[in-house]
Amino acid sequence: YPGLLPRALSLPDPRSTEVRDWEGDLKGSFASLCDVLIEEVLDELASDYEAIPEQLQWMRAMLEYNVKGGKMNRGLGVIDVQKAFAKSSGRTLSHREHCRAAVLGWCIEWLQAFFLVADDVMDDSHTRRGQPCWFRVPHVKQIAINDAFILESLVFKVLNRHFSQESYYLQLMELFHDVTYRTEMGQLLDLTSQPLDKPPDFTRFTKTRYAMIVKYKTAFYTFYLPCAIGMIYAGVSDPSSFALARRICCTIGEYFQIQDDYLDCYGDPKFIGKVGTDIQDMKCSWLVVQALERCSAAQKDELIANYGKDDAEKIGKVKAIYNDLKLADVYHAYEEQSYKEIQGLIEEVKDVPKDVYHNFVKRIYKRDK
Ligand code: GPP
Ligand code: MG
Ligand code: MG
Ligand code: MG
Repeated sequence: YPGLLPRALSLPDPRSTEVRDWEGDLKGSFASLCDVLIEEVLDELASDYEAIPEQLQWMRAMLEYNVKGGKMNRGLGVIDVQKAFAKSSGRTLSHREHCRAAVLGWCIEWLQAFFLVADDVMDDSHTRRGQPCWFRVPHVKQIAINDAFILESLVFKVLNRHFSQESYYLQLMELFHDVTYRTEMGQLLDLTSQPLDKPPDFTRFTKTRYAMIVKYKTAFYTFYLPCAIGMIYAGVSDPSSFALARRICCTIGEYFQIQDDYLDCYGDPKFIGKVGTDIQDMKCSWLVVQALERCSAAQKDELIANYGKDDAEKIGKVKAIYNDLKLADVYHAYEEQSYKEIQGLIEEVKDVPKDVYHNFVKRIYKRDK
């Protein structure tokens, strides 16, 4: 039965010990593997799912539009992690190992595409990665919801095709399922931080709620997932090592989402590829939590009157309060303090090469996109 056989037609044979230069053009090599995975998906759809040309065309266009064009931090992160583990045991990765790490990296990128297509509908966003959000494309609209489901299914198709023969396949699959569920719980907290049927309640914008939202909606899939994949692959089995990895990854993840919230207001859309919507969306953003901790009673009334309204003038008034409170300075101070805290946590690491975390931080420290 063909479904049981891995169909990794275009990747190096399991016996291959071929070495190729991945360092020269890491991003290019990683990116080209995505095309292999897309071809495998289309090939299988045509042969095993009776897909008609129209479906194949939709799938190709949908994948091209939504899985590419990002920073690929998460996907490249998987290769970094694998490399750090190999280095710590005095080895370098073979071409085949690079390819397999890249396949897992693309699984995270496709999972992220699923989240982003859906998140943009929920956040009523306009642009993503420098182009209109998928659901804004005139021939797509609500079909984007089905496409998000398809993207999620494809993560597990790719995992199955390339890893079903491995002893750690079940562990890997359960990790992807659990991380997905945690992300959805974070999204639930994010979306319900204000009631839809009652007047806004700013007392709900607390630091504690904020920390929970970002830990779940961002940190698990962005940092813990690539890290845990590397640990599983390297044969780490002590639960306390995974618990420590989770703690460090969640701290790095909180820092990363605070950057995202800052850039939503202060970032340049040309760099970040999206136009911020947190103020009009009434989000429990790091900026509004900070503002509420620092504002006067008059500023608070002004915030309450203007926050959460899709009106350029009102958005401008909220931004003016952020500026009066010098939140950009508060952010830069936070960035320094958080960087130091993370370096301290990395010192405690055992069973995982410290480089794993240093590389994560290097990819995001002082980012402007
Ligand atoms: C980032 O939130 C979080 C996600 C993209 C996870 C979404 C999870 C789902 C289960 C759909 P954000 O809205 O701040 O991101 P952005 O600023 O990129 O829109
Ligand atoms: Mg969102
Ligand atoms: Mg969003
Ligand atoms: Mg955001």
